[in-house]
Amino acid sequence: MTALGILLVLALLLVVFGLLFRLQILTSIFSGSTTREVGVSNRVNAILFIVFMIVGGAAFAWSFVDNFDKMNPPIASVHGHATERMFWTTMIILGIVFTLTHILLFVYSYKYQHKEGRRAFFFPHNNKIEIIWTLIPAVVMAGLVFAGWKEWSRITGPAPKDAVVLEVMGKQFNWLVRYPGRDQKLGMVNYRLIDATNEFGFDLSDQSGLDDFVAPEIHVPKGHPVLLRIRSRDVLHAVYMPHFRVQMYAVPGMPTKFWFTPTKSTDEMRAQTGNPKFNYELACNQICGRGHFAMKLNIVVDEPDDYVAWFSQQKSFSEQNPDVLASFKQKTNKLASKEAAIPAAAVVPAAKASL
Ligand SMILES: [Cu+2]
Repeated sequence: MTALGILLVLALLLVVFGLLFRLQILTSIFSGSTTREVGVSNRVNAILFIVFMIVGGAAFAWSFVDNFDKMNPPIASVHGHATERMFWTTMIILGIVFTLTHILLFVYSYKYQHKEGRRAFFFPHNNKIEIIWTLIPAVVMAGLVFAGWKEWSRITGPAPKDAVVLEVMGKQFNWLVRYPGRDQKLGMVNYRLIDATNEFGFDLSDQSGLDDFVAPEIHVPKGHPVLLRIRSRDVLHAVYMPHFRVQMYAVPGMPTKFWFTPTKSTDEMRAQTGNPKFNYELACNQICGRGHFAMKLNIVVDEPDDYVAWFSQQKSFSEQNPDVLASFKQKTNKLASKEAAIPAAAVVPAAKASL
């Protein structure tokens, strides 16, 4: 609160100074003398460039250092270390270029401020300089892009065959989680079947969906590859798991995926961070509407044995919703009886004709 007050006072002071300055220039114009006052305005602007560089640079450095831990939660996945290395390599190279160019920008603005009688040096063309400042950024950029592309193709390559599969579906405004059950196959879904009970749109006429279960939070085993199948039910969302360095869009009508291997269980992370309430989280990282801020889901990384115990305790969606299952059985029966009503003879000649 105090900090906000100080900021407000500073902002108001700046406005007051700005207005006084304008007033001074206007009075000098009306009183007939302009050149001297323009000189003053130039000098003030030149000094402000330097002030901005020092104050702005210090504020930027302070906010970066102050929030460093929030931006860099401890890594808890195998590929996380590689992406982290890549990120910091890029950040350091760009940081050096950014700092140097901005110091030049502000210092030159000060140094080459308008002075009576000084003429600018006219510098039309220089091939050597053109080549240097085109070639160096091009080579550095190509190196960064190539390294990034190689790492990205490795991370987004096919998941190992024994990966634990689960589906995460984003909707306004929460995440739904579905596991494939013991057969390790996610059953068919159909958006037309979505209602208040059947939030996923389970099509229970598909046998492989009968043992699928939904869960209020994500559980994954430590040290085992996990394949996330990602969907969206309405608008663009993004699956963001900061500790695992996982981020992938959830796009309506276009399933996406991401696989990763968690390396630290929730308990281990609680011990490491010294926070007994620590929980991994999945947050939506794409502003998706009014309730976007509330799209948070807990992730629990279990020891493999605990994961198996949790998995075996889960009840399938069809078991928990016998009414939904019954409605599918009715439909299937109706379909079967309709088919039975068609004389076999009518089907067989058509099949023969097509052979
Ligand atoms: Cu969202």
